[in-house]
Amino acid sequence: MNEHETPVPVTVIGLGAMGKALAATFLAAGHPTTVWNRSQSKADSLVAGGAMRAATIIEAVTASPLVVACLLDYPVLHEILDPAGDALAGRTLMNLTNGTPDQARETAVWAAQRGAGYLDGGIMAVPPMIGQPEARVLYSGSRHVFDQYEHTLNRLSAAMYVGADPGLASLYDLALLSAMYGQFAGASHALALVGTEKADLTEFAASLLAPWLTATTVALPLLAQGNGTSTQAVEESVSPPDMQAVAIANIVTASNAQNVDKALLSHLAIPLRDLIGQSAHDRDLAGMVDLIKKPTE
Ligand code: FVH
Repeated sequence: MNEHETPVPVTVIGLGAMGKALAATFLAAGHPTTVWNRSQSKADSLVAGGAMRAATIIEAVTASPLVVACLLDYPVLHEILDPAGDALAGRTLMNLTNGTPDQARETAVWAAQRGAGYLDGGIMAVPPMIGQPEARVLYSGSRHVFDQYEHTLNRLSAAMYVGADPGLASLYDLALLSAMYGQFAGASHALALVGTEKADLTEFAASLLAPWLTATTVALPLLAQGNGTSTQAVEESVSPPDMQAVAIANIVTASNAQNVDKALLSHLAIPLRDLIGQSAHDRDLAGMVDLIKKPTE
């Protein structure tokens, strides 16, 4: 079937907030869409819109050449798909369930043993963004499978292939999420601190916090450059770790004084302290990237 001419039939397994958005987007783009979910009522609105409800997981898997799974986690994925594994033969499993790189690699092997193609995906979007240009989904695994279904995958988002190792999409996904959670942690601490005084938090967030976070992204290329270059001389730092350590200590002291829990930020003091006195101590926060990597055995 030429996926550019005839919309490929798709099965979506898992109709939580994200799975529903995926299925609705395929449906709106004209793909014959079969859906399955543990709690069947979550399929009702999709079925009313033209989706086919699979009564069993085997029926769901055999309905389409492309089977998209979007479930809570990998144990749930296997609980659901293991009994239907043989039905996957000759089909492609596109797994958009959040997990670790090792879980993705193991599931790629599991799929191959059942004669199925496999792509692992990391969704960098929230459900309302699916089908919109700003959504992005990262894929890894078989390049051939990605090329075969790229047009269909682009229905959901800008599809981005990141490599043949099935664990890469998950690694990138978790890395990007770790950056997001770090940013949320810092922003939460900032709002809690300012919120201890009579301040307009909405105004603070809009006029100071958001522009500040945007402005600080200029440092990201510097962090990336420092990564892996610890033996090289790097230009003189404009924000040396000694200075940063004082700022973190002051944040901790002020937080204690304002009755704000320091847990979200105080952990930064340890690697910063370790950074001071290292031979690469003039390399700014970039040194932290190397510092937290544990040596491989
Ligand atoms: N929602 C989001 O913002 C994020 C955006 C980035 C990607 N994530 C990942 O997408 C996966 C699914 O997330 P979700 O938002 O759809 O999650 P829920 O709404 O909680 O739906 C969970 C689905 O998993 C089913 N499920 C859970 N436990 C079981 C079980 N023991 N047996 C069978 N199915 C199970 C659940 O079914 P039900 O509760 O409706 O019957 C939903 O279909 C996830 O990996 C995110 O990290 C979303």
